[in-house]
Amino acid sequence: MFEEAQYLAPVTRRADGSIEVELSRSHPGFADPVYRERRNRIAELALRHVPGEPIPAVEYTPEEHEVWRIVSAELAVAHRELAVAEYLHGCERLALPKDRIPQLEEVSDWLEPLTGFRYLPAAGLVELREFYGTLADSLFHSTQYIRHHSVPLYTPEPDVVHEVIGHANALASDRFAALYRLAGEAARRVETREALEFVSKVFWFTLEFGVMAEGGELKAYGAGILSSYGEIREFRQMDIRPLDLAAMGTTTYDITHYQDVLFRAESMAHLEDVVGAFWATCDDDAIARLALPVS
Ligand code: TIH
Ligand code: FE2
Repeated sequence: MFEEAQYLAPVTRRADGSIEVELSRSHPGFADPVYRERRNRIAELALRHVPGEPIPAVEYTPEEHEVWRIVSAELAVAHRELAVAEYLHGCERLALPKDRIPQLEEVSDWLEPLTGFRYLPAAGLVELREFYGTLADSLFHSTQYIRHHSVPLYTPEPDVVHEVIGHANALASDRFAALYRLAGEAARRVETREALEFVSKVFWFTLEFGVMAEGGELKAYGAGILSSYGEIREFRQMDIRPLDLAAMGTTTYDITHYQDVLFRAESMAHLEDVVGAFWATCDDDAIARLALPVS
């Protein structure tokens, strides 16, 4: 699954036409049939989306809005202490609601005037090339279902909390939005599967799970850390390595646990100079050289 797709779950259609999104055993909702059916129905909406038309709205339940309220409140406190300034700047510009789950169409309408980004709904699996490639067009594929209420502090798959609190706040910053677009351009430019996976791993270790030195402290800017009030309290204890393209593009990871290996940028400008410049210019040959084992 990680080879073929972004880290979202495979989608299948049942005989009656309804759809089912695979759920991993490690997910807290695995043994909850009500949750699973709810997740499937929300995913189905995404498949009904017609490009160019508004994203179908989800009628979230009071319980789902309550999960958002709990996570938003916890994260707001954690972010003040542990998120990089550029991300906090995005939070201020976007001013997401804290009391209810916003619709992806609303998030798009708030983001577009800031950085040009809009959201697209994703049922589950989005092919790597499609997920990253569309970033070049300022489009971000997003799930709409929310994490299981029993474990609000961390979920092993992207959900609307991660996509919106983690990513949209970053996409509201001009500097981060530019980096997302460059990743998209790189994904479109490279031809081989290996090169595409290298580009996606650099994305994983930066825009998903990157950390940065700021004011003599270690802060987070990766959306996956910034959407989990469990993981955000632990990242400083992890194995923190210097920003290195070859290492990021070849290190393996498991998405279902807190990330134990993280890469540190020394500043926003350092991230742009190393990773932004890489995405802006990389091709298959350059990546093949970087991916060579060091002898
Ligand atoms: N673990 C994140 C969270 O709890 O918000 C969600 C994910 C991001 C990337 C992979 S899983
Ligand atoms: Fe993500």
